[in-house]
Amino acid sequence: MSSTYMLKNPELVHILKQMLAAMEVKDYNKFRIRAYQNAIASIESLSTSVYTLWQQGRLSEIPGVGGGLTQVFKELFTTGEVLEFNRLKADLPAGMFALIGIRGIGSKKAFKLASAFALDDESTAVEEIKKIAEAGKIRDLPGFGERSEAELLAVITEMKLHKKEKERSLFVVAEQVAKRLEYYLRLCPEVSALEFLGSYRRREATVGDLDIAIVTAKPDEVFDHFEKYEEIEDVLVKGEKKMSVNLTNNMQIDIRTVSHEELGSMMQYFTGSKAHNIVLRTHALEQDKSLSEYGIKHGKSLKTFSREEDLYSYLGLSYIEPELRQGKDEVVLAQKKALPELVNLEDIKGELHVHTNFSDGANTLEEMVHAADALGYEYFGVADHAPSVSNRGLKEVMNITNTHIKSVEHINSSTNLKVLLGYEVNILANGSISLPDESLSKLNFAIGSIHTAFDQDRDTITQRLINAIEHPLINIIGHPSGRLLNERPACDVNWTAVFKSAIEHDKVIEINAQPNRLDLADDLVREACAMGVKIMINTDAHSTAGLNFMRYGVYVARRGWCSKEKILNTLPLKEFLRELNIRNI
Ligand code: DGT
Ligand code: CA
Ligand code: CA
Ligand code: ZN
Repeated sequence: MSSTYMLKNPELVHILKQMLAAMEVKDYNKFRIRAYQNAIASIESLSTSVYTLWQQGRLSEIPGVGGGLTQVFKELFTTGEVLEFNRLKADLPAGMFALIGIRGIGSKKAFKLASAFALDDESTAVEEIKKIAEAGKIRDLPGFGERSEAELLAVITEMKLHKKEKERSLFVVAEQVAKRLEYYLRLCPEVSALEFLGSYRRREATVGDLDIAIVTAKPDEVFDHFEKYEEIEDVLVKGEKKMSVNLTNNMQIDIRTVSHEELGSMMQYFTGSKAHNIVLRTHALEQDKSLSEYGIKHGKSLKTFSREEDLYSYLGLSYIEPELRQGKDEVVLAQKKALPELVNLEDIKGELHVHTNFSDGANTLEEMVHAADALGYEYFGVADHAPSVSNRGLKEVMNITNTHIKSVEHINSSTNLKVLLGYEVNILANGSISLPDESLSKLNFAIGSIHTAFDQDRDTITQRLINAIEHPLINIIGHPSGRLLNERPACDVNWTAVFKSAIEHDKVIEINAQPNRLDLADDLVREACAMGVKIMINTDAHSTAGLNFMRYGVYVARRGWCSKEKILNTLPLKEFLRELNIRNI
């Protein structure tokens, strides 16, 4: 086999961005430029490796990647470079590529700056341009001025503050910070409206910083109030309309003030994602409209929007839910009014994956059932870790199982909701299941999960999951990728093969709503759903309070483009039992 260059997606995006910049400086055809923009946006939000897709001949599955780009990828993966790009950049100053990373600096400005000051070293260009700005030498360049010089300096300084690489916060942590802060900010009488934007509003699994828009007539007073917030560690920026701080927990907060008339535009712009904004801006340009955080320019007039709905509608689009703003095909589908109506928490009628004090849970079966009843559920399955046959012997395990079944029967005689009994069983490293069929067959259902040997190679772990799917007594695959956010990466799995097998054997894939799992991840949920895989959301609760994690799972489903119909536990009891192949009923 000839050797190839296995570029990771971020490396690939880095190269594509440089090619894009070079093409922009050289005034390439706008369609070609757009093709690169679209490809970059879709690769940035892709969880599968482009290299792998290329190896499998599946590049065309990436939205926005057409024939020309396929050739470029082939050249990159086989030679490690692109001849055309080498030619293109030969007479460009290398420093320009570093400057493009600065907000407000597009390729042409970067080219002007790097040329004017002979910035030929990418690794020092930002540092250099900062010194040049400090020395007041940029204001005299044609197309620049005192104001843009000051802005450039501010942005670079802010960039440096960001550079202290921070861990992203779990959504649930960001949410707690957001709730406390919102309560405090609303104490200020000058705050007339407040909206959280950015990745938090898009309900991403993890959040970098919190972005807030505040409608007020008196930004000064709002900022003075904010500055007294007890969780602030230091103030990064306190400007006329923008204030950024770091909290003691190291999370950054960006607040922007806005008038009521411009709230819709601002919300749209700072909700992002960046990839979505790029696609939306391109769509607007096709109608000769140009989009900014202040509104939409059409000819000479600037149209402002107090509501986001009106902004999307002005562009001929149906409203796009924040969760869908991923820079994929949402704008195309919004144009055709073909976006899915997303599942809501209220649609959920029960779940099947919770633990009690039978294994590692904190509450009794009765307490868990009572809490589920209070949520208005129609059905509720407990799935404790199965008792171990190697520790106890099969006979004792069978006795335990029988007693367990009796206690569930007892509870069912005195409650409205249908209680189901299952076990969560381990998918062992060799793909076998930790509990013998004698026990499994007595239960209503079983969840197979991986709890060990997460770092097996791709083929092994894929086959391991498929073995579990093929097992006739397994109904659901629990937390399928094994990821723990900020702790353990997802297993390296051939998901397409796993999804195919799940469809073939009529098995269910779980969205695990534990805030540090959120597993299956949203982009894979979309892929699974599109193929027709059955999906359900479970909390994996280990206490009554844990049942409330359901909404985090719903967010994942929404980011996975799921309508209610795609999620099994929105079904009424009878259909649910049938679709899950629940036994012994
Ligand atoms: P995060 O904070 O890393 O979890 O992710 P976001 O999406 O909240 O990103 P953030 O806080 O940097 O910016 C919030 C939104 O503002 C972002 O989603 C889109 C918009 N935005 C910020 N900078 C740019 C930019 O340079 N270009 C474009 N098109 N949009 C931007
Ligand atoms: Ca943010
Ligand atoms: Ca931000
Ligand atoms: Zn588990």
